[in-house]
Amino acid sequence: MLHMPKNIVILTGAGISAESGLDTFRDQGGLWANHSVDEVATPEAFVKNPKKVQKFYNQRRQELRNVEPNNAHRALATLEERWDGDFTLITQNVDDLHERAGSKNLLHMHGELLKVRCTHSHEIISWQEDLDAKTPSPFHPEGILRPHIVWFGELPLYMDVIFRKLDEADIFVAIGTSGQVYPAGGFVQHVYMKGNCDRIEINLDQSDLSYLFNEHYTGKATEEVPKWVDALLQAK
Ligand code: BV8
Repeated sequence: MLHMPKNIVILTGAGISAESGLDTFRDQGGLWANHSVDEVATPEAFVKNPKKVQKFYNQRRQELRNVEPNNAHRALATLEERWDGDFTLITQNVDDLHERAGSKNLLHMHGELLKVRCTHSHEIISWQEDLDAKTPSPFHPEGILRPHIVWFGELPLYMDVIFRKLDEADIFVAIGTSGQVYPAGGFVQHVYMKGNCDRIEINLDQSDLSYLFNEHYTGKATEEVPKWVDALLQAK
């Protein structure tokens, strides 16, 4: 039987960056323990109190200067390099650790901390500095710059290509995500319903969606992800 390379789709969440020192959202002492989503992560919050919203993202953007990718990020970059089938990495994370570890085919469905967007023209540019409440946009006199982040109530990015990849997936892996945010939380259900897809969860604990996966690696991402990648490449 000819070796038919399998198509892999990987979804990562904040848990893959936890051991690099970036807070997750819903763990003890996580971002949502110290900030209210409604005050810093919705379009309404940005209209109501742009200074507070910009401060929340300025802090997280500056934090990226002090953290490095970890062995879980690096293992996924190795897998992408060596895999002979289709490989898609979807991340809910807005940090740049996957890129810095060498990942190439990467879809930031919730945006990126190191990019900003003109509120008028929607043009996107790379950006490392802080934003003020109303930093003027270079693209349009009436526009200001906002974080290129998908807030609650906004449509995530790349959804068409994501669902095309999910439809063709032979292996779906969710790493370090609580599965509490949609539509990302619905991806495992989608591949479960389509059938013919191995569903693997790599997480420190159980998640809301653990029952939908047929394989679990429970432990720290920096230990479990390299183990899983090695085993997969051996079996190839
Ligand atoms: C949408 C950017 C519709 C911000 C994020 C009212 C109106 C509209 C929509 C809704 C609504 N009410 C509810 C919804 C749906 C809403 C939603 O899902 N709400 C939830 C809370 C119920 N979704 C949306 O609003 C989405 N948009 O639905 O649009 C629409 C349709 C048509 C047209 C227009 C609009 C948009 C969702 C995106 C929101 N933005 N991020 C920012 O980053 O500041 S979401 C945010 O949550 C982050 O992106 C984060 O990545 C994501 C998911 O969290 P996780 O990554 O899973 O992190 P979490 O802390 O939860 O879990 C960490 C996990 O890691 C745990 O399982 C833990 O065990 C594990 N872990 C920890 N350490 C380790 C580890 N694992 C391994 N090793 C370790 N060391």
